[in-house]
Amino acid sequence: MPRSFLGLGTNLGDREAELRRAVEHLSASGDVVAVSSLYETEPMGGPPQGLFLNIVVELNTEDSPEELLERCRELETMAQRVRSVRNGPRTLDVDVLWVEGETRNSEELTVPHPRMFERRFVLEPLAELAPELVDAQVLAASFGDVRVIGRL
Ligand code: PH2
Ligand code: MG
Ligand code: MG
Repeated sequence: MPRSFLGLGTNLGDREAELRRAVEHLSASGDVVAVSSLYETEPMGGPPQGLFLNIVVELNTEDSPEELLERCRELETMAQRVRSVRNGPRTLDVDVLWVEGETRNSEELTVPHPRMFERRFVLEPLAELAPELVDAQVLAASFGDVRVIGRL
C-alpha cells in the first residue's frame, strides 16, 4: 500500500483539540498508520501571529493526491477555517506533503509540497516517521524554531 504524508498546523483556538479532531476524523477511514510527536513551532511568513502546533500524519492509502487534497479541505471546513490573510492565523491547515510514486504540478496542487524542504516544522516531524525522506543537511538548513511538547 502506498505511503502518504499530510502536514497539519494550527495557531488559533484550542490548537490541540483542532489537531485531535482532525486526526480522529482521518483515522475513521482506517488508513492512518502513524502520527508524529506534537511540535510547537515559530510562525514562518505571514503577519506577526501566535505559535503554531504542527504534526505530520502518515496514511497507507490508494487515494490519489487529488483525493487527499479533498480530504484535507474537508478537515479545514470542519474546523471552520476562514481564509483572509495569506499565511495568516488559522484554526487548521492540512497540506498534502508527499505521496509515494506521485508528483503533481498544477494550479491546484503541487506534490511534493513546494515549500516542505525549507520548513523545519514539516521536516522534523516527517523525519520521525520517514527518516529516509529527509536529508540531514536539508534538515539542518531548514528554517524556524521547533520543539517537541509531547504527543496528541
Ligand atoms: N503554515 C504556513 C505558514 N507558516 N508556520 C508554522 N510554524 N507552522 C505552519 O503550519 C505554517 C507556518 C502556511 O500554511
Ligand atoms: Mg500550509
Ligand atoms: Mg494549506
